[in-house]
Amino acid sequence: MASRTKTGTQSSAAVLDTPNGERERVFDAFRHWGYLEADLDPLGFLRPAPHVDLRIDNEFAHEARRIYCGTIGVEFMHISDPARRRWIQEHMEGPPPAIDQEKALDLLIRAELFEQVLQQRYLGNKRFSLEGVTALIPLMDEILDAAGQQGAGELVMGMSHRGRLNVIVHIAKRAPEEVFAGFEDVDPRSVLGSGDVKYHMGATGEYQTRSGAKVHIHLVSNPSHLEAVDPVTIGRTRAKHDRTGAAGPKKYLPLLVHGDAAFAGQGIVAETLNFADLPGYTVGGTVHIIANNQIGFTTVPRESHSARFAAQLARRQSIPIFHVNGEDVDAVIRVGRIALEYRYAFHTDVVVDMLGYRRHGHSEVDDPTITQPLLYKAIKEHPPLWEIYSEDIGVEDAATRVQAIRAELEAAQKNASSITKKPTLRDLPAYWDNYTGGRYKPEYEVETGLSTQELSEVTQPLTTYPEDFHIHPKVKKLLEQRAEMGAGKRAVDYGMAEALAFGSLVKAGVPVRLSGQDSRRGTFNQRHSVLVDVENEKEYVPLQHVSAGQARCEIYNSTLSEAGVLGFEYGYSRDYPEALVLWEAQFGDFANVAQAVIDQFISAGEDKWNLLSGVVLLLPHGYEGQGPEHSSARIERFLQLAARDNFQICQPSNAAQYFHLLRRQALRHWRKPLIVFTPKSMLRHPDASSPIEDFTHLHFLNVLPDTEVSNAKRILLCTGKIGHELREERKKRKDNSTAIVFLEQMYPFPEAELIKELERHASARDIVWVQEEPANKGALFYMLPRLRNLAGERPVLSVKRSASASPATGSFKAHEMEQNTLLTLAFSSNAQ
Ligand SMILES: Cc1ncc(C[n+]2csc(CCOP(=O)(O)OP(=O)(O)O)c2C)c(N)n1
Ligand SMILES: [Mg+2]
Repeated sequence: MASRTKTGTQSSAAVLDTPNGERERVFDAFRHWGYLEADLDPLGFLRPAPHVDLRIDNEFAHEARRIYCGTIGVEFMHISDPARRRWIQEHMEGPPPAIDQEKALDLLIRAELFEQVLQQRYLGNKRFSLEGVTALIPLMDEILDAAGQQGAGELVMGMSHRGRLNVIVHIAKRAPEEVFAGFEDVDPRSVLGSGDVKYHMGATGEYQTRSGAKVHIHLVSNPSHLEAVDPVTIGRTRAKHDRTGAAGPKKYLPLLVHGDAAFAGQGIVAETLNFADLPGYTVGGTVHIIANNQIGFTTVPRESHSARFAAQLARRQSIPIFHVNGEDVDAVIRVGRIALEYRYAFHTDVVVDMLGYRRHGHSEVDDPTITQPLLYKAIKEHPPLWEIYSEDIGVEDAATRVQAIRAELEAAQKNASSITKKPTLRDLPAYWDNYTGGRYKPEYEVETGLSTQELSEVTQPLTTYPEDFHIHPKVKKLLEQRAEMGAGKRAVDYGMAEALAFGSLVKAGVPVRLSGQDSRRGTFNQRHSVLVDVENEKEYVPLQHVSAGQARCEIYNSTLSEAGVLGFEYGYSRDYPEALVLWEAQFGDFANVAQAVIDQFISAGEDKWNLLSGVVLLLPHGYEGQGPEHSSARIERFLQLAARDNFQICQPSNAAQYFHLLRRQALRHWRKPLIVFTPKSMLRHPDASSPIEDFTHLHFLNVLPDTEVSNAKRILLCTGKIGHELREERKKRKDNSTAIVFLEQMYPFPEAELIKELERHASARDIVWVQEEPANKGALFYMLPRLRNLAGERPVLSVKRSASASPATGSFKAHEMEQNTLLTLAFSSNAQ
């Protein structure tokens, strides 16, 4: 050992002593720090930041400076794998590739003139011009061409407003007429209250590589919320991979185009980068492009990020960052190819940070000279890129080409004004053919129960493991109990109910994917979907051994993220309608970290884009004295978002109901997001466990009737855990005149079922909505008008905690006092 170390030291010293060693030393300094002195800003406002290690003046330094401080600056020496560093080194230090300059010039002219025609014809409309970072088009063109050579069949791409329309025409190759038509007036009645602005709508198209190969382009619909589309795009790509198998990462390439301010500022970018290499989330590398116009609305980089470059967020990862001057078009194209080939060589993310400027205001109706007068004076005097490039490459008839292309685009614009129906720019994949959205119809129902025989067949593989597996004694006991549950010898709890739902679904060919923080075991120690061998930590997943030919079952512990992970799972559900896709919050309280994903995609996606999802949110909810952040999943927020049957909001109050609900979600062909408030203390509570017979019932019940009490004097209506406490209280009071009815589905509102329950207890005088949540939270505001509508003459009262800014008290004692008061009030005539 010792001698080997010594030899190693000697040999490296020997290398350094040779001229070659000196060359390496100088080059290494530039490989490390060259990007700081690179010439990256077309307008020259971003000055080089001299680095002390680069104060070298010899022939090696001149050569290294030319490579590493020119118009490409690459950060890659933080990459831990020497093979990857060497790869980049070779590509940077080798000869530049031949570039199809004619094609690049043509794209640049087209891209700029497209913006100009929009500007002239639709003055006062927002389009978010690409001018200033126009090289995005030849950059993406090169990436696609290179991707086609690598065998890519589809580009799955997320981007925000900047240059989006341009990309739809020049990359997705939609006819310009179709985009122009979006600016023409259409019949507004067709989109009242729904639809979206033109620079958010998704688009699909076909790109053709130089060798004639076709790459399908899928531009994902996105909200204004910058970067929210990132994890959605990655989730969609992953679903496409999973449908395809091992060839997926080669076939489907994800690409994200970011703004500089958004990339640096939005945490969801960090969340998305962070799961890039994790088994549950990887897509074999995403190409990130920052269309870096060095401004965000009116905010300049020195106000926008603490690092020199917006891109440096990505330094956390062992991936390269290529900064490139957006006015050296050949360099941009070269970087595009290197980045793409790197992604295919090493299957990691890669970042291209293309620096330019923004020719106009943030949108075209905004005047940037108010906030950046000097910058915009310089921009005004700066020629368009096609002009610079045509001079660089010695094209003399550029003006003639410009005229021809302008005529072409103007003709397209004229055609567009005669298009009366707004074209859709998007084709849906065939796997959506069997699924439907829109309003609920009873005909969508399917039977969700299983026979006792079927239940026992699923139980067997779920409660057994290989002979040589060293099981944890606690898990062993749990599986023994589950075996008894499945055999009808013990009431079934939630953990087993869920396992039976998942197991029966995968057996029937429905894939199941669940991710969330600590979801493999379960936050409340309830799931145990992955068994861990106590001697060697090998894993065994019973749900993957249910039957031969079963569908995949994947359960992942997620990163500690809500927005990123929920965005991913929503995206996954968008491209896997056949699968049951679930995201679980650690506690429902944390779901609001993902509020933008809930609001912009899950709630509004169908309304805005006519795009469906069956994603399931499991949100642990319930007032159990655990304080303000471990009590409430904010039922009120979801109910407020509910309209036009956009999603389903449920709280199953027992294990069998949970089982039926999950199976209903997967087996119906009505694809709607499902919000489930899930239990915590009730997970193993006998009151919420179910006899095996309840799993043989036909359906999930939207309303659980009270059949114990006949002709009650008072009806308590509630949802979730409080109902069990009310039952307990009723028993204590030996009360036989109060009915307790559980609303298992709050939205769509189960009106017919509720009417039936109110009629069952027709002589009940009082109808009381009882909830644990404070008066300004929970379902109260939603229930009261609806219940009053059904109750007719009968008064509808309510019992709830006092209105409160915080969801719950931090004191367990105070919680207990409050809870007792609720129960007492529910049975007294003091309810209001
Ligand atoms: C999450 C979010 N916050 C704020 C905004 C408002 N907004 C729209 S564009 C913009 C500036 C974006 O700058 P940058 O990311 O650099 O993109 P650029 O417009 O320069 O291409 C802001 C703040 C938004 N759309 N989304
Ligand atoms: Mg910007």
